Amino acid sequence: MDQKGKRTVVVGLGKSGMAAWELLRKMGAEVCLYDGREDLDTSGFDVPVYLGTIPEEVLRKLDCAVFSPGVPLTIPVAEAMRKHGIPIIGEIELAYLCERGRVIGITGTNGKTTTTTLVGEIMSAYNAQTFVVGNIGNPYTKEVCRSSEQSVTVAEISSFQLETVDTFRPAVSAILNITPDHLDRHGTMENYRNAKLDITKNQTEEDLCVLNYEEETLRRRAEELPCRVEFFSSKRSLDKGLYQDTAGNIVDGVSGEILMNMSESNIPGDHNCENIMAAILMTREMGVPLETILRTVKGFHAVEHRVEFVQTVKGVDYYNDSKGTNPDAAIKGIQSMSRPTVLIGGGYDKGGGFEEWIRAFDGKVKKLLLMGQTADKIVETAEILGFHDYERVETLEQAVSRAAELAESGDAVLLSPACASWDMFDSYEQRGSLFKEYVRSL
Ligand code: UMA
Repeated sequence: MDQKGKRTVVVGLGKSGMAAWELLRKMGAEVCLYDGREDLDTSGFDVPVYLGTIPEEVLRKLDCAVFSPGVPLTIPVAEAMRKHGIPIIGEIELAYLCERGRVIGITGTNGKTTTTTLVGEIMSAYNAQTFVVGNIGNPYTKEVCRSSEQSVTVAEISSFQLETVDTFRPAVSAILNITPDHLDRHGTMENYRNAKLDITKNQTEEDLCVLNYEEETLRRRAEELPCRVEFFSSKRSLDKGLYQDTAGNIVDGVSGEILMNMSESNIPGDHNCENIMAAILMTREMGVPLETILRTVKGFHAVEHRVEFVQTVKGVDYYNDSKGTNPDAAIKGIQSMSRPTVLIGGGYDKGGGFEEWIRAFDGKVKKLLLMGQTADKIVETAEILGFHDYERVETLEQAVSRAAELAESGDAVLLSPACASWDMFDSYEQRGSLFKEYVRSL
């Protein structure tokens, strides 16, 4: 798409919006900016900035709108744009229009960041021109100008970002899993699942999509997809793709060859085995030699904020799982604890339920400290399920000092909120970093 001279509004002035603006500027577009936050400081901008609303006379003249992922397509400004017939694309789509190399797109409810980081490391070991972008925190529009015919872009793509892609076509995609999340934005599981499946919508027989065999809906819909499909499973043997056997070996379904054993990896658990298998399938498809893939997998360590060990204080191990932003992710957090645990949870309400999370406590949680918007909802569910060992706290700092009082030597303290952070923090990264700061000052 030629953006030169096009009157384009960037919607949302966070990380993605700022990077999109910079790219549009390079593309020669005539840019203005919009944000819903009316108290935003606009003094540093040298283009028109509209807050809260966009005047009708400006809207009428617009050629295009570029949306940040966090801005829903249901806001009044989006409705007004549709009325005026203004095309809306997302920040990912804008970047993709400038892409010159090959793209790997990774989505799923959980494991995206770990898998994207791992795929990024494997690809970099093989091809120095590798970029890791997207929901992981590095806007695609920031990097795309550096792409070339030889480069590979590894993109973590959220369901929000998939709502506004149009021509985005990864050579290799993966949908790692789909469990309830972001229902406040997508409305139903069906919509959420369809948004995820849209990662394949422009793929063809030349392209590959890697899917989790244990996700029944994905398995059922695999045949409808326009691309080739390879499966992985951590639970049963497959005659194609990759699977984990009962001894923890990762086995090639076609040849029966054992590629590695999970004991050789630094990231334990079936969920990580799935992330590893997806990464192997994707990078193998990109032509990386198996030896390079396996060497990188074996040297790989956990990513920040994902069951990240912080420190031992008075015999108590502290873990930061701030990235446990939905119940399913937080279930994996609690499952990876092997000691009695003081759990810190609660946060922004995305509209889902907490039954399965509380059921997964499995006698391990000696106290649940609750904060944020969802605290009442979690208490209600806990009471129904007969779990009474909870306490409310007002702040994360209070949660850490109360956890330190309650935990005894040999216990663990885990921040794994099962909720997004947006009611009290800017991001899960900020929540996790503050947690680590409070722990270190104990
Ligand atoms: N805004 C509006 N109207 C709204 C909502 C927001 O104007 O209705 C404005 C806000 O006032 C703010 C801006 O939009 O100024 C924020 O935009 P954004 O929410 O898209 O945030 P960015 O900083 O651009 O970060 C986004 C992703 N955030 C979301 O999807 C919510 C980041 O993912 C991503 O790392 C970044 O782009 C990279 O380009 C974070 C995330 O939480 C990690 N993702 C969700 C998840 O992983 O579960 C999907």
